[in-house]
Amino acid sequence: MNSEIKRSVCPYDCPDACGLLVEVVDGQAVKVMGDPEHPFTKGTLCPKMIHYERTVHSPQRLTQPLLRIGEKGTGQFKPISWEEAIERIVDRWQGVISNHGAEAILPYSYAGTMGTVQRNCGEGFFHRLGASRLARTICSSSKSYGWASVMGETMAPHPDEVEKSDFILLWGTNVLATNIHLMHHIREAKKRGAMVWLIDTYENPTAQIVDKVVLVRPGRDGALALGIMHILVRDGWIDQEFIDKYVQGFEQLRMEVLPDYPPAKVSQITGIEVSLIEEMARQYGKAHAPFIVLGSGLCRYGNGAMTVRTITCLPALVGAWGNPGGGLLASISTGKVFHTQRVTREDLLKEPTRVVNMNQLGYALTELSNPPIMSMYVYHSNPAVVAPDQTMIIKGLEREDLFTVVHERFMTDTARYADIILPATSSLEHSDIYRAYGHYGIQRAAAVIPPIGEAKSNWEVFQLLAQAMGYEEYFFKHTADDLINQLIDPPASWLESIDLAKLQAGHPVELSLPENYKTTFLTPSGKIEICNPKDAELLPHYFEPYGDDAPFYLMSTPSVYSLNSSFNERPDLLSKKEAAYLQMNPEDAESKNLLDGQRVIAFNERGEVQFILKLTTTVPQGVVVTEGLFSSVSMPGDSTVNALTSQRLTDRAAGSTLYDVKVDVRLWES
Ligand SMILES: Nc1nc2c(c(=O)[nH]1)N[C@H]1C(S)=C(S)[C@@H](COP(=O)(O)OP(=O)(O)OC[C@H]3O[C@@H](n4cnc5c(=O)[nH]c(N)nc54)[C@H](O)[C@@H]3O)O[C@H]1N2
Ligand SMILES: Nc1nc2c(c(=O)[nH]1)N[C@H]1C(S)=C(S)[C@@H](COP(=O)(O)OP(=O)(O)OC[C@H]3O[C@@H](n4cnc5c(=O)[nH]c(N)nc54)[C@H](O)[C@@H]3O)O[C@H]1N2
Ligand code: SF4
Ligand SMILES: [Mo]
Repeated sequence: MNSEIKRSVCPYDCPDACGLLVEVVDGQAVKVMGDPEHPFTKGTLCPKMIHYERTVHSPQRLTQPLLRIGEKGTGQFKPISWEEAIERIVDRWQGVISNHGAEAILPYSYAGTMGTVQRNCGEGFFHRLGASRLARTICSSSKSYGWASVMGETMAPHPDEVEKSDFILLWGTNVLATNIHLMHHIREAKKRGAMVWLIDTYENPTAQIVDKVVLVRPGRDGALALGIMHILVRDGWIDQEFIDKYVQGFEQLRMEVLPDYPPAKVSQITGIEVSLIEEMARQYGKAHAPFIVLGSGLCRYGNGAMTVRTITCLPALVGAWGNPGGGLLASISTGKVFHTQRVTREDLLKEPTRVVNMNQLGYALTELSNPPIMSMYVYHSNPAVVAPDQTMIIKGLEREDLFTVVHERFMTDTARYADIILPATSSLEHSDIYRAYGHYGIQRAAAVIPPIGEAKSNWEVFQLLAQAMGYEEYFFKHTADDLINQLIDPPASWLESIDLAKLQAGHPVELSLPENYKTTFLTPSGKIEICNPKDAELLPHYFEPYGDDAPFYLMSTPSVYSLNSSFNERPDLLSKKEAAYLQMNPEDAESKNLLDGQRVIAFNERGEVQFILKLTTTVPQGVVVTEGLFSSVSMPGDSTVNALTSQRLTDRAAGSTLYDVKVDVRLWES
C-alpha cells in the first residue's frame, strides 16, 4: 500500500478557501483533512468537506459522455465516446452558427469550482466563438456595487481585525454555516470582552453564539442603518475629526437625508422596537472599534445595492476605520493578484456580442429573439436548481429545438435536460490556482489523483472543442499548468512580496497588506464617498424592495450541510438535513390551520413548491425559511425552491433578487 499526503484546496464557492491535506492510496483519495499550515483555516474543515473523498469517489459520479435517448428531462441516456460527443456538439454548433449566428449559443457557468483557470477558461473559448456573453451576477454583484460606491477599490480589512473589535455586528450572515473559520476570530474577540450581535430576518443557526439578535423585516436594513446614523448624529457619537479628514458628503447626508429617519419611523419600516434601535446605535457609537461582518442575503433585493451602500457608510461616521479592530468586511477582493485576462481572453472577441443576464435564463430560453438561444453549454453550474424562476427555465430546457450540453460531475436536475452530458473532473483530478473572498491567502494545487472514469476538466474540454472547431490560436494548446504559470508570470506587483517558490510548490501563502491600508481610501476623491457624484442617486436613502402580493417573505438560505446545490450527492449530508423543511412561526401556522410535520405547498404567481412544515419560534411572523437548495429527487414534490423566486434584478449591477420574494402557504392534498 502506497500512501501519500498531498496538498490541495477546497474548490467550492465559500469565503474560506480552505487548505486541504489529502491522503492518497493507490490513486484513490481515502481521507481529506484540513491543512494546519493554512494561515486562515489552520487545519479545520466544515462538515461538508471532512469527507470530500465521498464526493470524489461517489458511485454517482458521471464517468462517460452520454447522449440523450429519451424525452428531455426524463434522464434516459446512453454512453458515447468523447470523439462522438465532441463531433456532435461541433456539428450542431456549426449548423446553429450558419442559421442563426454564433450569438444563438449561450454559455452558462458560475462557481462549481473557484479555481481561477477552470472557472474562467471557458470565456476564452466562447469569446473566440462569438457566442452570447453571460452576465454572471447571481451571487452578490449588487453588494460589490454598494461597497464600491462608498469605498471604491479600498482594500477590505484582514479578517484578523475581528479579534481586536469590541462590538461585532454580524449583519445578515450565518457565519456558522457559510464562513466558519471567522468563528475562531469571533470567539477570540468574545474572550477579550467583545459583544456580538446578529441582525437577520430570522434566528439563523448563528443566533446561538451571539449576545443579541435583532430581527429586521426583509429588505429594510437600509432604513435601519439610516436610523442608527440619525441617532449617532443626534447624540453626538460621531467622530468629527475622522469625518473632516476622510469623508466626503457627510454634511449633505446629515442635512438632507438623516432628518427623514427618526427612530419611530425606522421602527415602523423595519419592525424593530424603538428602544432596540436606540440601544444598537448606542452600542455602535460608544464602541472603540465596531466591526460589521456584512453578509450577502440583504443585497438580493430590489434595493440591495442601496442597502449595502447605506450600511457601508456607518463605520465612517464613528471613525471605525481608524482603529485596530474597527471597520466593515463585505468581501475580500484580490482579483488583481493574477493576470486573469490571460484566461478569459476578451481580446479573442472580434466584436462585442449580446449579454444575457444569468438571472433571466428563463426569459432568455423562452422569449429572447434575434437570434433566439438555440444551444446552451452549461458548465460548473446547475441553473435548473440555482437560478430564479425555475418554471420558466424548465419550459426553456424542454424546448425540442434547444441543443443543451452539460459538463458535470453528477446527474443534476440541469443535466437531466441535456442532449449531451460530458463527465467533469473534481478538483482533486485537475490543477488550478485559488484565491479567496474571505481572506488574503492564495494557493496553487496540482491534481492529486487521476481522473475518475473518462472525466475531463473544464479546460480539457474547451481544448477539444477548440480543436474540433479548427481554432488555430496557440492559447488553446496550453495546458492548465501553462495557464496557471501565465497567471503569475511575471508576478503582479502584489505577488512580489510573497515566497513564489512556496506558492509554486503548492503551499498556502498569504498576500501582505500595505501599512495604513485601512485609512487609504482608493476612491476618485481619496475619501470615503458618502456622497457619490458618479451615481445618479448622490446620497444613500431608503426605498422599498419589490415584495410580491402574498403574506410571507421567503428566505431560501444556505444550509450547513450543502453548498448551493452541491453536496446533494451525499446521503450522509442529506440525512443531516432530514427533509426539505419550510420553517414557520407557530402563530402563523395556527392562523392558517397548519400543523408541524404536514406536507404543505408554498406558492405565488410564479410557481408552487412542496415542503415539510416545521414550526419554530426562531422564525418571526410574516417570514418562512427553507435552508439549502435540494435536488428535485429529494423534494416532496417535483419543483424546488427557485420555482418561487423571480427574474427581477437589483437596483444596480443587475444582481439576483432571490430573497425579495413572497409566498402564501396551504396544505398539500393528495
Ligand atoms: N454551508 C454553506 N456555505 C456556503 C454556502 C452554502 O450554500 N452553504 N453558499 C456560499 C455562497 S455561494 C455564498 S454567496 C455565501 C453566502 O454567505 P453570506 O453572504 O454570509 O450569507 P449567509 O450566511 O447565507 O447569510 C445570509 C443571511 O442573510 C439573511 N437575510 C436575508 N435577507 C435579509 C435581510 O433583508 N436583512 C438581513 N439583515 N438579513 C437577511 C438570511 O436569513 C441569512 O441568515 O456562502 C457560501 N458558503
Ligand atoms: N433560492 C436561492 N437560490 C440561490 C441561492 C440562494 O441562497 N437561494 N444562492 C445563490 C448563490 S449565492 C449562488 S453563488 C448560486 C450558485 O450557483 P452554482 O454556481 O450553479 O452552484 P452549485 O449549485 O454549487 O452548482 C455547481 C455545479 O458545478 C459542478 N461542478 C463542480 N466542479 C466542477 C468542475 O470542475 N467542472 C464542471 N463542469 N462542473 C463542476 C457541481 O457538480 C455542481 O453541480 O446559486 C444561487 N441560487
Ligand atoms: S466549503 Fe468552505 S469551510 Fe468547507 S472546506 Fe470548503 S472552504 Fe472550507
Ligand atoms: Mo454565492
